Amino acid sequence: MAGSVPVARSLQDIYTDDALASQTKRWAALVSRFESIYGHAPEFVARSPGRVNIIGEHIDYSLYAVLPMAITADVLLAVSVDSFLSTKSTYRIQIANVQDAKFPAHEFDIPHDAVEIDATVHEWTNYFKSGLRGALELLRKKHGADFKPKGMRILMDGTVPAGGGLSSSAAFVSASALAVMTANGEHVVDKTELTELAIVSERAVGVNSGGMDQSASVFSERGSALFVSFTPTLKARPVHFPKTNPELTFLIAQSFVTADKFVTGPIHYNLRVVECSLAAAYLNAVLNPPGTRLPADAAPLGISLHGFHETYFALTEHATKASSSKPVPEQLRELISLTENALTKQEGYTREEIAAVLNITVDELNSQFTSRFPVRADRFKLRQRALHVFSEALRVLQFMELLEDPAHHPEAGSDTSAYNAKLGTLLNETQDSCRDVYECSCPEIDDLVTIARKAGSYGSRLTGAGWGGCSVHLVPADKVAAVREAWEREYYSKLGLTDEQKEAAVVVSKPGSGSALYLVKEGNLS
Ligand code: NG1
Repeated sequence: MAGSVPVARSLQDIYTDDALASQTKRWAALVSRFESIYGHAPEFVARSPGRVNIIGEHIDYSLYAVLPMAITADVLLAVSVDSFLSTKSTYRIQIANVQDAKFPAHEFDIPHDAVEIDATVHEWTNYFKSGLRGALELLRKKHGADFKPKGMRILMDGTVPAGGGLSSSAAFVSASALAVMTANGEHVVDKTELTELAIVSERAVGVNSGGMDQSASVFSERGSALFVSFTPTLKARPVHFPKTNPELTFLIAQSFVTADKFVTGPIHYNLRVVECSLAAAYLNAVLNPPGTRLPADAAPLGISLHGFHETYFALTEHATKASSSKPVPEQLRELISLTENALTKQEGYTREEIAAVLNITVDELNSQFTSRFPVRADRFKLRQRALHVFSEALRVLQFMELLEDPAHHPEAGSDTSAYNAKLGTLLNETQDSCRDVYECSCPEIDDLVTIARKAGSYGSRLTGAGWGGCSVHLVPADKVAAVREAWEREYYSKLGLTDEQKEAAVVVSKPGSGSALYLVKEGNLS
């Protein structure tokens, strides 16, 4: 699926038929608003969607494969390029948002050689700047260190709810990097390069993010989910669901609990990244021969549970002179049982306890693991985090096997309820693990999940980082109405939602397409 970001010729290339009418109106409004703000038409629109994760939660930053899909909601950046906005040492970025009351317009004169981002301030344009910074690093690699960026005028329209678990930030950063590359004359933008730079860029905003969201945003293809693997290199390929009877529908339901990774990072997301990295180091210290070093990899803190996994089996297979490797599911089962025996402290491990096992000082531990982004914890739950990661990585493989191994496929035309239920059970197991072991659910998501299952969902779980945000549900088409009614009755009616919120609460999601560019000719969209 490598290749370059497509240049769309019509909105039909981007959206599914059911979304076309409303999107056409929205794009026209964006172009005309751009004209009224800046006095001329945009030259192009860079577009990147949000995503919903089907299965594989909180394992991308441990470098295990995941299965997300893009959704219709997206970030659009209408852009014009202006060299006159540049001086000898700076270039100017003017950026506005269609929701200008919430996201006020800004103007920056940025030095040619560095993009400052103050990650301590929660400011919407930081996401643009992080895409800018990443894109410029790539442009400098290609064109030399004295590359001079162009000035840009930008108007953004984002429809992915922020803090909703649908990855608004990755959509924004990916669209920004794509816009900057295009504005600076890159007519062909490589998808893998764009994704890799968006992953690294987003970490500049204060979150140790994995790579799932950016991959889903850039690589997705309409009509299919996306299998994303991170080792040995980033790869993404489309995955199709077999035909089922009853037909399967994905419903996305918001909890309306805002989970802001930036604000709660020290006790939630960033802490989990630290715990997983510490678990990798700890398991390496107690299960691999003394002195074994984990390979440096693309994980946020440079080592990962996947790196430990590979090192462990490479060393044991070498030691036993095994002629072939065990299948990965079997390896993961073995790792689960090894973890249960090696990491016995349910209450978690203190910094002192971990440092002693790693044979380093507490200061060294802090500088290696907790200095990039601050975390607040007295104990680190290494056992639970490693168990979730290995078991979730296994569930992704089991889900993929159900989807792709013809031996598991139901007979065409037959009732496939049993098959559907198997897919759903894996999603339910993910939710149980997220709630009880990884501790990233919340009571509101748990309620949505329980209500949906009672009303006929095969599988229901949180999607994205959790601690609020969205949930995803695998529902037979003939039960969609019943599930929606049950949520309305037992959950949404109690929240006092505005009409707009009611409208956005539940979305029937079809797999959408990934990033695209659209050239606007003389203010014309068609
Ligand atoms: P959200 O918060 O839903 O965008 C986050 C991470 C993902 C992944 C999931 C959990 C970012 C940008 N995204 O998703 O990489 O780790 O949590 O599976 O940090």
